[in-house]
Amino acid sequence: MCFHLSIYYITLGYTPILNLSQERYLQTVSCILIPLPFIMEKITMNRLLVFITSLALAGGIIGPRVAHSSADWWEEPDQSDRAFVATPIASFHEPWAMTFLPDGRLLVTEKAGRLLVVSPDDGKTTSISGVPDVDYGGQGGFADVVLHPNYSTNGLIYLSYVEAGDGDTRGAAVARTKLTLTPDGGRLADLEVIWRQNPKVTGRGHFGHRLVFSPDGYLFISSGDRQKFTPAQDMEQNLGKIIRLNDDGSAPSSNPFSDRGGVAEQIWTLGHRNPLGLAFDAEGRLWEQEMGPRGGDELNLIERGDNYGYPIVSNGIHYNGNPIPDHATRPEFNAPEVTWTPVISPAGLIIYSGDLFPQWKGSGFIGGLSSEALIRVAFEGETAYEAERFNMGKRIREIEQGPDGAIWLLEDKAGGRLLKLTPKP
Ligand SMILES: [Ca+2]
Ligand SMILES: [Ca+2]
Repeated sequence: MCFHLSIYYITLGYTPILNLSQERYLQTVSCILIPLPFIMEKITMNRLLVFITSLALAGGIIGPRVAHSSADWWEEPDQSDRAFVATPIASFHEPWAMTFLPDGRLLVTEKAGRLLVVSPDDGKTTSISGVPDVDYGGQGGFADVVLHPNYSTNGLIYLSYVEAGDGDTRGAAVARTKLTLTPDGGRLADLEVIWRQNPKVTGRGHFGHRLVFSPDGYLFISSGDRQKFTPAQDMEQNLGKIIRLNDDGSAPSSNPFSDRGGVAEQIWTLGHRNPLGLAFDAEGRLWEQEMGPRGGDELNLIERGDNYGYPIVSNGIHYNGNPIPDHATRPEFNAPEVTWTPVISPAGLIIYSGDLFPQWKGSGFIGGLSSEALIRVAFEGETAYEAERFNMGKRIREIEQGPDGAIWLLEDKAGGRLLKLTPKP
């Protein structure tokens, strides 16, 4: 255990090799960790120390390695050539998601299990009690928060988070609960789990678990493949899928596979890897972004009943270097509208509809983790392309449009800031 922790702390202090995101880097590190029990039996403690030291030295050779959150050298990226100014409003410990309340305040989640109410003017933050226990670690923990379409009258919100299972397993869960706001924060009551990843599996990656309500009132959930590859094509598992549910968690009879029963009746689309962004555009079309493996990040137009191909096709390759056929080789799978190699590590998606940045109305905005960027995507009919990329100098985890049309970002990791983007005066 001590040895695991040593490696963990050594590796966490270093930025990813070859521009992989830290999540991807940790996947690579897990390849080193898996054979550890074997190594422990075979070599002496002295050799272990040599091994640890070599890893540390190897990290030193790889390049800049100071964690962003504690760096003194870090400077704000130059904003002089931009249409916006970014104003920091508050900071958090590993923020993951946010959504606006009708009163203009924000709900913000922190991955370790906190739900906060934040004033957009002064960043004043209060806490909400009653958050369910979350299985925190790796890519998992407390994740998304969205309001029921009739929140103003019913007070219902939806939360996604990682739930522990038997043994060493875990999976994403989605709960519906009633939020009561109070002068010193708020509380949750009548919490009911309405959906679960099935089956729960080992590991702490690719939960997905982004939430969005459609204009016609259905709850969509992005469910990642849990780094197990084949579940994305398995209709007896709801991993690697986009899920569509009624607001109470039941499966609508209008779903494409509703006649198959089991979890298949929840499935809207299949063949997804690690989907971390869902957003509807002004025409009611659903867009989704997902992390490809090594290369091949995707922005997809989600169409009822379609198969998006993973792991049979991808424009990236496997982490072990094994090739994966490109989408072009299998036209029966729905191919991405935009694909990125090198990767951007997309996490957070909006389709902008505000008036504050009129030149961007109808554009998509993606928060990039490994790319440390805000990426603007322009649409032309059903095709799309990257139109602009703004270096933010930090991993961008989440993005929202505020009531007045400002664009709000959450940085990732410890000290992640809430930024408000407004037009340059
Ligand atoms: Ca959000
Ligand atoms: Ca695909």
